[in-house]
Amino acid sequence: MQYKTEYLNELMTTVVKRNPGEPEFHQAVSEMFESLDNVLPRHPEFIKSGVLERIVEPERTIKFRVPWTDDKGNVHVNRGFRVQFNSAIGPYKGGLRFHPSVYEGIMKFLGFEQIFKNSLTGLPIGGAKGGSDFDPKGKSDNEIMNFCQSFMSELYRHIGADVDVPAGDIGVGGREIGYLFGQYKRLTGNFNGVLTGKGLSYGGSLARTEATGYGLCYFTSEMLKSKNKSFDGARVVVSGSGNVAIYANEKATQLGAKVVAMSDSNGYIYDPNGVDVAAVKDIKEVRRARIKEYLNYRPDAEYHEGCSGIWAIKCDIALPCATQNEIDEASAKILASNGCYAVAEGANMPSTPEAIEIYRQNGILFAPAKASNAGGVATSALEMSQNSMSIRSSAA
Ligand code: NDP
Ligand code: 2IT
Repeated sequence: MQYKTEYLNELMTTVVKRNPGEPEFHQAVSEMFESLDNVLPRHPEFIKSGVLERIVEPERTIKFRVPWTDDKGNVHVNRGFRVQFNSAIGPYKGGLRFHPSVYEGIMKFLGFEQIFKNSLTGLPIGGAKGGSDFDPKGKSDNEIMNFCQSFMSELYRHIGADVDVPAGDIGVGGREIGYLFGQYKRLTGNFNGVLTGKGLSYGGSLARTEATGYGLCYFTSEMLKSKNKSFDGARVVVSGSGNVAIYANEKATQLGAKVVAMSDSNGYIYDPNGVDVAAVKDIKEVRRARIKEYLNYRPDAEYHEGCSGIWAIKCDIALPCATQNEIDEASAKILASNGCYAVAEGANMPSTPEAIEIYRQNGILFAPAKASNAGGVATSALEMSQNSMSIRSSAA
């Protein structure tokens, strides 16, 4: 990427040099610089005071060892991270991701994007992200608990209700937040709003579970309205089948759309009658099984191995809700040639820069993640306020 503003070209070169081997972080910074290319010439004071040099450098990065024991007594050692990126407008805030692909570059791209997303909510929350290369798949509840307790045994000294408030992300949902909160409480003796996404009985906020997916659809509805379109009668493809994807499906369906496909990291299902969200909840939330099992609920549906094929299914609206860079240039071209007129991001950075260029060239409405998936963290900020005031969700 070449920017018109020479200062941005030089700074981007420095960012790449200072953060070697972290392409996702380079990508997130580069996208931000692109959006500033026309702004900086009008604001030389930003350059003079080094605002960008400061914002691309995390305030603090914590890396730690997470030893844990599996059910057979074998010892495993994972890596834990918390990137406290920016606290200019409030305590650090952002999710924890447990996935084998996690390394510092992924944590930094997510933490960097979180600064701007959180700021955009208008709420007083800084930006952070954390997690581990731990793979929760196939682990028993006991193993997940052992891991979460070990993870928190290090993290607890770096976080706090007014310092840094983690939440969920890939591989971290209500179960994990419960184990993490319990360990925090044991170690510090404090019952406070140090984590969000908690259960309703111990300080959680109503609808935090639904907030990201529902928020995505509310945002998309407003975007569609600007072109006299709506979800009503639209064919929708939702990638992923986790927290964000399930509630995006649920809300899009309530708004009159037909969601015809969903996926996980192994493959995707196609159900021309509309994906039954209750079945997906049973498979993913209750049984923690694979999306392939949807065929046991709806034998007429199809299952295909591999993730990217989902974008070849004809749709009006695409809601990528799985992971970063899941729509590349080739997939974006297929979406465009099939007549897709809107892409709204539930996942963080799911579209590559080349894919975004294809959306632009084809006049596809595009809702970037920093705006369209902010419903989750905004509800987390509500949970923080409720916890500070010691009020329960039903009273809010
Ligand atoms: P979940 O763990 O609940 O679900 C993730 C889903 O994406 C699963 O279906 C998973 O499949 C799939 N997936 C994960 N990694 C990959 C991969 N490398 N390739 C293909 N599929 C993959 O996570 P969430 O729903 O919470 O998060 C989904 C996205 O939304 C992430 O980008 C996250 O950062 C973003 N997000 C989440 C928010 C939240 O509140 N939870 C808020 C804002 C954004 P499998 O089960 O096979 O791993
Ligand atoms: O990417 C995100 O915004 C999240 N994973 C949610 C963060 C939060 O603090 O609720």
